[in-house]
Amino acid sequence: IESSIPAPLRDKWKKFAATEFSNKEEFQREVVRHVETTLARSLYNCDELAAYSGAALAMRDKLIIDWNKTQQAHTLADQKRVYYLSLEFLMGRTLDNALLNRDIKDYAVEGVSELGFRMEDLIDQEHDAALGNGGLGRLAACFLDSLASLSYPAWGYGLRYRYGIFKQEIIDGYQVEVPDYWLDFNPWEFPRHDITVDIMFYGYVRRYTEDDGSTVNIWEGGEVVQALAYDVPIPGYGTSTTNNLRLWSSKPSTGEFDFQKFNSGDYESSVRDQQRAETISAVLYPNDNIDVGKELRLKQQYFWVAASLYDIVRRFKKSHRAWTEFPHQVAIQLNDTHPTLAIVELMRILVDKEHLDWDTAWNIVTETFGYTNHTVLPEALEKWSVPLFQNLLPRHLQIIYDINLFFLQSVERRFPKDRELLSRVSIIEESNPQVIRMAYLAIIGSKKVNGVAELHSDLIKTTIFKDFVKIFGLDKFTNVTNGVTPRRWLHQANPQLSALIKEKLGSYNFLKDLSLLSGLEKFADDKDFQKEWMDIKFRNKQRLAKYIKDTTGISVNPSALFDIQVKRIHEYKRQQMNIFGVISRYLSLKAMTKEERAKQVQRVSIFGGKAAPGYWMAKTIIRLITAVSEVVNNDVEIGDLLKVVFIEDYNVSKAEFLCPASDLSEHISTAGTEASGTSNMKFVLNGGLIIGTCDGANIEITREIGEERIFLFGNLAEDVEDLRHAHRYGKTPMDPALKEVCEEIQKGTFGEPGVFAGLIHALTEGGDYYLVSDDFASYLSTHKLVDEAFKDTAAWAHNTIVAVSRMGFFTSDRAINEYADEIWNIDPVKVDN
Ligand code: Z15
Repeated sequence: IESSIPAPLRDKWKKFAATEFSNKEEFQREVVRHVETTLARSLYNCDELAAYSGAALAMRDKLIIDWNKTQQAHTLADQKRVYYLSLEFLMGRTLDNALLNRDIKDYAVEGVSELGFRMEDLIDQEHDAALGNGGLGRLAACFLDSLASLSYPAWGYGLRYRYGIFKQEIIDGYQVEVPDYWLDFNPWEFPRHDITVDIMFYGYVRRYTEDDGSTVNIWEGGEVVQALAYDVPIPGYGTSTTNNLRLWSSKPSTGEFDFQKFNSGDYESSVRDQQRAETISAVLYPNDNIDVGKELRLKQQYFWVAASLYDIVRRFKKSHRAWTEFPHQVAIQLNDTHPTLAIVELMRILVDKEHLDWDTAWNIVTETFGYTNHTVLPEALEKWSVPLFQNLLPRHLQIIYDINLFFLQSVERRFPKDRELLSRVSIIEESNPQVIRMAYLAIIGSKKVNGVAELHSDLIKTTIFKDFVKIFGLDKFTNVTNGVTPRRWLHQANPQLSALIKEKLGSYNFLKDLSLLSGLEKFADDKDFQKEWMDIKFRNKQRLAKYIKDTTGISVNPSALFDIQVKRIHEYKRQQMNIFGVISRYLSLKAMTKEERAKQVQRVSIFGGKAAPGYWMAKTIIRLITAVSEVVNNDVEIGDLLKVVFIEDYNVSKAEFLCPASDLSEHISTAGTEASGTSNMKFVLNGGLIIGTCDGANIEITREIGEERIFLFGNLAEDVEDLRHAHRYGKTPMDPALKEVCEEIQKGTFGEPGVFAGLIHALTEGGDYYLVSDDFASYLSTHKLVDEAFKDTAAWAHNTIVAVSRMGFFTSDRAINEYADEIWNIDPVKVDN
């Protein structure tokens, strides 16, 4: 308010207000202006990167005008907002997405073409914004797209890592990690030099008694780091709503530069202190579904949470409402336990700074937060060592102890004398050292807890969180099945398919209401339509074949069945089972006569995905894939019958051309381990079929599209425990086909067998925790069914069309509407054009 222009001058101001380009010529003018002024280049000196930059800057200007309008409309509407706290936002590229969401791609393509460039080439210049590991971070990005497209007043809060997920190179068959420095030129962010927050670490708690006898706790004496806001505009599709993603960057606090040290000549140590501050937001931790418990990670979490809450509270305070109104104005969603400290920090703000009494504060907090759980894997559940935590955040530890005390007292009252229960649900685990169970804190401090697919939400209620269901009742626990944005994952990734669907349905309305895809089903047997449909698939496969040739030198036949598994490499996702299956297929082909071979379906097995740098088994799996590809691809007897490809550096922009090019994709996690999966949805939406286990969202996909259109195999989640038990007692002989595969590896067919000993050991002495042997026979026989099905092109076309027509449920718009109605209680805000 203080910084606004006085009312009498506003007409003048509005007369000069920035305007958006809205046709080809205006767009071109902006591109050239940016190339010539912002970039100081000219028509004699404009390469593709400069042209991309000019186009991106022009687009950015357009977005920021809409962004301003949106923020003003949201302030005026004064409605409840949702804040999505996520340590990861795996955004990928922006230019193409922004052009399509704003529906100006057609004239932009023409515009740059008249200036001498091909839009695809410019789009290809952009660096992915890769501030995430995998599914969890990409889900956050899809949710931002849906929140804006549905006009919800929503903000994302995250960290502005200087280095995103590492780039993967494959050198001599091994993964090598290369730093991803992506900020050289990033036109999509706006530094807000006026929006900073000082964040403290370490220090001590001083307790004193006020005149009225009340006790006050002051956390002080720690080191201070400054959080600086960077804003990223998020354009919705078919609306001018442009929401904000605020990313915090760390830097030395302005008060912090130690002039004492500087003047006394200790310049170096003074610089070191500064660098330490910058370290906080320097790098994304590259682990997916695994908790490592490093102090710097806890620092990142607190830094980000404290800056975000300060910002949220500041915005709330502007409206001069009573504190009890807070949950009516603010919903905060915790994307996994990573931001759980927000619960504690809000308590600290309300009790220590705003002097609310504990119960009032706790009521506000527990009405404000929602917690999404994304995994049941024990190794992924966050636990912080108490001594480490105590040192870094001493006041927060006290607050956690108090939350725990009051919680356990209430449990004790309801379930007297159940000591076992108390120790099971305590936030503090009595291990050595003691650890804080962040998921328990998140549950206790939230109004709602949700899983991300039906099976997963059932599992958390009956296994890892069952005691909390007993304590809080079933209503606190709910399911919101994940979804993906059809704008990026259909319209942008597969423009030809999107255009064909539009032609049939009459409009692009399906991109806003994906259930309209059902209108395709009546064309499923239309021969002309099937042909157009399969031709698009073929062209997408040709494009991938060319990419494979250009990047790996491997020639693949685009008519072969493309079988793709791309996702983070993890034992539970079982890429090892896939490659064992490939070896088994190779051995069968080798054993065949020429005549038999000629009858086989040609296949290309495509893998991609990063292994966490410290995850040795995952790296060994990559090594086996590359070793098998060396042998198989160079076997002249095999030729086009089988090719094996590892795509280097799988990321969002690679997913965009891989998803449209698959005939079959693999989602083959051990039942009960993959919370949802989201690439399964992307592949089916692009006209591919799935081979998969009864796990995560595969189950709901099956229910929607019909079991005739999915290749399910393997044991069920309910049987996993018994099967593991049987392995531990040596009661499970290895599957014979798998045994053959192991023997072939041990013979040295794929190089020095010692390299793969860990993988074999996991199946034998290791007790086959992921049940590869138990599922192997069913996996192989199901692949045989795939081969048979693929031979019948008309039936295949029919099935993929029907499957797509029934995928409406898996849009992230549906997921976001469920969150909005069931968890956040928020309504859209209309933003005028
Ligand atoms: C992650 O990517 C997922 C869960 C996690 O706990 C972490 Cl730390 C990272 C994934 C799940 O593995 C996947 O099944 C799910 O679809 C995705 O989150 C989004 O919910």
